[in-house]
Amino acid sequence: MNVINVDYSTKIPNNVGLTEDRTVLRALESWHPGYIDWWKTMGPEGFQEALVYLRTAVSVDPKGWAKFDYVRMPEYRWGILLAPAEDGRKIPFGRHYGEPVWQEVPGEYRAMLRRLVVIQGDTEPASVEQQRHLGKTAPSLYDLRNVFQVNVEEGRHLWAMVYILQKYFGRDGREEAGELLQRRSGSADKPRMLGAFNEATPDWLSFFMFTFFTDRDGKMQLESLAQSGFDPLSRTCRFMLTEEAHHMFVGETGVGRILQRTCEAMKQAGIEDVHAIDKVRALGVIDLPTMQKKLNLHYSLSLDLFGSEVSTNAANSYNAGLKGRFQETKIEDDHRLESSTYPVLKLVDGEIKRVDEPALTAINMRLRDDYTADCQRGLDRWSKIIERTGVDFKLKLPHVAFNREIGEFRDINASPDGQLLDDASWQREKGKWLPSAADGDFIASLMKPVRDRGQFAGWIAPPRVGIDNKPGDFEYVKLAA
Ligand code: BYC
Repeated sequence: MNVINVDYSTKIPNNVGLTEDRTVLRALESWHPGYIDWWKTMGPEGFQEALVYLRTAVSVDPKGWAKFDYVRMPEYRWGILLAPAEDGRKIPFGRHYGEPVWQEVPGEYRAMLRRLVVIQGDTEPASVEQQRHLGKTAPSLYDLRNVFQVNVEEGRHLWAMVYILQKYFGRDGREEAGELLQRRSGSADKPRMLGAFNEATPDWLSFFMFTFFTDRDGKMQLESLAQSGFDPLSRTCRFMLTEEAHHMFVGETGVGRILQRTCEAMKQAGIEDVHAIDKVRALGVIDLPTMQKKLNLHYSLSLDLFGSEVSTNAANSYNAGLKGRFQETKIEDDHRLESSTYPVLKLVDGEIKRVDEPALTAINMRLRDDYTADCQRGLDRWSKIIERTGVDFKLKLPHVAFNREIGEFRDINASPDGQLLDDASWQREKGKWLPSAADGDFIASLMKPVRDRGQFAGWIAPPRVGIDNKPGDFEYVKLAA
């Protein structure tokens, strides 16, 4: 593979030859100050002067692409990085299957492509906004550094989409790039575009669940866009996926460390009954039923991000060759989906049933199924952590009809087992399945910052290894005096 090193001599680091591309360089340079303003006002609150041990991408070689150093976040070198072009790449699906990939936007698909890029771009700053207050209550310097790493990389992912908009979409693209800095997560007048990105991330458990479940939607969506016949989008998404892996690691290990700590504390105190919530909470750890409720919430919110199970939008972008399936090139079929079907869960005569739908319109459902399987593998790893401590409890993904706002099940109520419920029963029971205000208050009561090197809050176990193999007492963040 041709490894391209990143040019850091320019104001905007890049491996796309920006110095020779004066128009795009000028557009990006005039967008830059607005971005920095946004970062300073909407990025991590109270830590803009801190020195953070961050990785910065220096090449797009999967084996050695990052270097670690102390950086003040507003001085982070956000840049434009595309994975290397693949010689002779062909469009891997849709009606243009087998044709050479596009290096320019095909006119007939311009609006569709722009919408996909804008939606992807919108989620990136949204997550930074959602997480901006977390620094104040970080359970350790290690975790503090991790949230900041996630944040600067989401910032870079915004750059990635803004580059596509400004290079390939002219004036419209510049306007969209400006709008991306105007919308705000949770705002009443200018909210972010997708539901889960307007929800609060009130505490560190929510952050870990978000990076496990919602960043995993990010992975699935980026994987599908990485298949795109529009090659610059494919290349940018391929590199974003390299960064995304760390975000999911932060989520999975974060939840895993909480589970570990809770189970150890229960064992030490001789508590066998996982439902003895008050007794467990009195130990200063988060009880397992509350962990399950948080999981139910974040999984169901993230399922909504896949859109409707049956979607003509999804069929159109597949047909057009813009957004493919997860691991499209590894699937053995015609890659056109002209006559095949896919089983979709639907509400039929008041019952949830599997119905065969044309595979083309069921693209969202298929991606969501791939997502569920990926989530389940993570849950199995969490369950092993619990099992190893000897505590008898298994975490479960709720049914896909549970707590939905988008798609087939948005107008019904279902329990985590998939039983349909009337409104009154749902209102009565939902506190058993979703975090209540009291659960939130308890979790909030644990959120006290720990800032001494090598120390961790009592509700979370230390990680097994440090970032960049650093020792346990490494000063991941040097707080400003
Ligand atoms: N909230 O045919 P439909 C990430 C709208 S996360 C609000 O059902 P479609 C990250 C939809 O826009 C990945 N609205 O669905 C993670 C449409 O509206 P219009 C982000 C929604 O279009 C963590 C209408 O409903 N990337 O990267 O097939 C941290 C009917 O749409 C929602 C992408 O999502 C919702 N949840 O699929 C940081 C990839 N769902 O146009 C980052 C790009 C649907 O009729 N986006 N609607 O007004 C897409 O591929 C698709 O647009 C969607 C929706 C999968 C989002």
